[in-house]
Amino acid sequence: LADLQNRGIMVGHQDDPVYGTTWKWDSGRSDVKDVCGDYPAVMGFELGALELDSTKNLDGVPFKRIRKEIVEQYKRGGIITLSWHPYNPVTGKNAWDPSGTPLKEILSGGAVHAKFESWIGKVAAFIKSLKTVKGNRIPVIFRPWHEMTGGWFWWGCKSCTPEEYKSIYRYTIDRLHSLGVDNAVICYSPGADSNETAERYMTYYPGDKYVDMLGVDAYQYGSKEQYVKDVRNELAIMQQLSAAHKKLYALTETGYRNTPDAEWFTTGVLPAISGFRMSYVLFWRNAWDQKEENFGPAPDKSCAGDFRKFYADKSTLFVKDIKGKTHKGK
Ligand code: BMA
Repeated sequence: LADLQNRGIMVGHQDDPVYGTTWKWDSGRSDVKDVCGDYPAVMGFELGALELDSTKNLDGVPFKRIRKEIVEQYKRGGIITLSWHPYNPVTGKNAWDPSGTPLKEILSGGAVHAKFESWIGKVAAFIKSLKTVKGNRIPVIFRPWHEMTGGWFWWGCKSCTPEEYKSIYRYTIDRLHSLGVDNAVICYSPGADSNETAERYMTYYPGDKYVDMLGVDAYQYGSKEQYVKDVRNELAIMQQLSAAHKKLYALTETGYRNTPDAEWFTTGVLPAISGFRMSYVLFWRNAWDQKEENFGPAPDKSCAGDFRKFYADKSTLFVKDIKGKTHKGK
């Protein structure tokens, strides 16, 4: 990953090979590939509901399928990242239930702690189960407890103190390691803020020992100018911090809901990321189940032509650009 940062910025897409704007569950298909002829360099997959022993994640994607696609992406020479929106362990509602003080309850021991511990065990088992045909573990970028600077998740700023957050983060990583996970690159990933500073960015940082990559989730909500300005500010801060802390950095989630700007990729995203020696930029999912959850390119979206220009730009890397640079196919 460190070497790849010198070659360009990898382009990623969440749930890329499992469903798209107009299709679901087809095999070998990808909205990104259907637009530009190549798979994204980075594919993101979601673990939410794994902790409940569900066979499908919270978006209806079978974990068996996710495992298969991770192996496929690895075989192509691509990179994999995992997000996790676990259910609230206290209320049993989903990740978007910030009620109460769940982290305090986990930390104070008892039944909630035991449940939480078992959940980390399930994630560990899943990550360890990602193997090549020869039985070697496939490396993945794991991005737990993301967007904690927002108040919408049960691990977010409304539901815990920074110290409680750091304790949970450290516990998670220590536990994964003690359970034998050795194939996870750990990414710390707050939500963006228009007034971002290095200090604010580091409020929940659990420490260098626990993190390999710095990330930020930044979407366009207002004007394109504001988006470009905000993302450049975030990346400049991460660039500095990554040098000081010897970490990688990435734009871990981005998008402009339904991409209403037909030239967004070259006039929004490119100006936002250009010049930064960073790992990747990942567009969030083109959901099959929610029309408004659509952030990547697709053949029938007006931004398709512009995405081909984005693809052709020498700074963006897709899977063919990194093949042979990541591993030797063990
Ligand atoms: C969110 C949304 C949700 C989804 C979740 C996990 O940002 O896209 O619809 O369930 O990610 O993929």
